[in-house]
Amino acid sequence: MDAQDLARRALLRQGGASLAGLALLHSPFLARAFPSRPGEEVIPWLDQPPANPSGGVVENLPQWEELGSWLTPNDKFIRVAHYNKPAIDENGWTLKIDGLVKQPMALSLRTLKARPRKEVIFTLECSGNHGFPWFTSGIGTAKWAGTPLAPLLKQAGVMAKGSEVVFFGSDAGEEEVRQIKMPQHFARSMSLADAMNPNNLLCYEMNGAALPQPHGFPVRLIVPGWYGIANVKWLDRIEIRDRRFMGRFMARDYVTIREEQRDGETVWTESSVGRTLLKSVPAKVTRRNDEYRVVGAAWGGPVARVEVQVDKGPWAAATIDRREQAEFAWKLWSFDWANATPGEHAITSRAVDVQGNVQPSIEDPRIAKKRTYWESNGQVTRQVRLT
Ligand SMILES: Nc1nc2c(c(=O)[nH]1)N[C@H]1C(S)=C(S)[C@@H](COP(=O)(O)O)O[C@H]1N2
Ligand SMILES: [Mo]
Repeated sequence: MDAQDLARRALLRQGGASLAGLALLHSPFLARAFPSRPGEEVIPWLDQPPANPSGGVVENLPQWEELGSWLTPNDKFIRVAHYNKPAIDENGWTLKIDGLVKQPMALSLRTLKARPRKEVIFTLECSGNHGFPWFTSGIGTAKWAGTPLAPLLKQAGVMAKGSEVVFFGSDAGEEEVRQIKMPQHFARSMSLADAMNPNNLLCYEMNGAALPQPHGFPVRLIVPGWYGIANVKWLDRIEIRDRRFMGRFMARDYVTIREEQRDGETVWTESSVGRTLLKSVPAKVTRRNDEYRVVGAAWGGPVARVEVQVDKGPWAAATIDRREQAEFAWKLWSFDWANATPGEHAITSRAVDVQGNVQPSIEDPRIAKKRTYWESNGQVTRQVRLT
């Protein structure tokens, strides 16, 4: 029995998983041998990103050095919101399902909670992560709970010509196209086939607590395996349509622009941000006595292994923590850095998936010829100085 089991048992004795109890599970006092070791010291990166002020689109951005647990506590979870950040009263709230359905619906929170419950541990990464100098840690992992979306769409009876499912948040802003100004709700869409994936949840719980307001209270969409943008918060309407939805967050923003080589010709492509890509990062370097260790995370594919490179040396295998794993969650890994010498060093990691695909280097044309910062899964190099 380890520290976490002990904590769980203590919790049961206290009578349930209270919020305070959950906080206890993540307290440094009970931190597990990995990723934190007792008595260790974290050596801060030299290339520290500038601070991210609150009040903007991105708030509560963590620092990689703070990675201390497999699940990210709610109060440490990154928040991204493009419009206003509505505080919704659950009593007046309903989730509407309309458009090309035989049975339009308006569901209360109670009705949704009375339906079958499902949990998924999912690592949510903003697709803009690693796009700006300050934006390299836009990611977190939580246990999300809610009710599966697919049976509700079935119950609503999607008509034969329905092909696109649009998810609307209740947050809104003004958009302008060709000098036409229009109020718009935040919205993202998926094909009906993607929306019917049994993993998709109408989520009302995050790490055992009611979905917090900044993360979309009372209900958000959780789409395991997709970048953050697909996980619509403050969800209040789902509409089935018979044609592509071309709102800002599908067709104008969150569009990846690349140059691709085809038969010796350069072709420029534009595509909507989609599924998470294979990626890893070195999160922190720690020291205990004279032992140095690099700890990191890897996600976005079925990750088979992770390798670490110090300076221009050979790639060497990291050890993946196999104790806590889930299909859609990041894997934490560590690398014992033998014979570390004083001075400045560059640390790079790369993930390899079960098919043998390797996370691309930043010189790889898939990264170097990508002109927007979305979906940047290139290898990350961090700088550290040892004394
Ligand atoms: N309604 C709504 N949902 C949204 C957004 C938003 O601005 N409005 N931002 C998206 C983006 S870009 C990301 S990265 C994730 C972030 O989820 P989080 O704030 O819970 O971390 O929410 C997505 N869902
Ligand atoms: Mo995002």
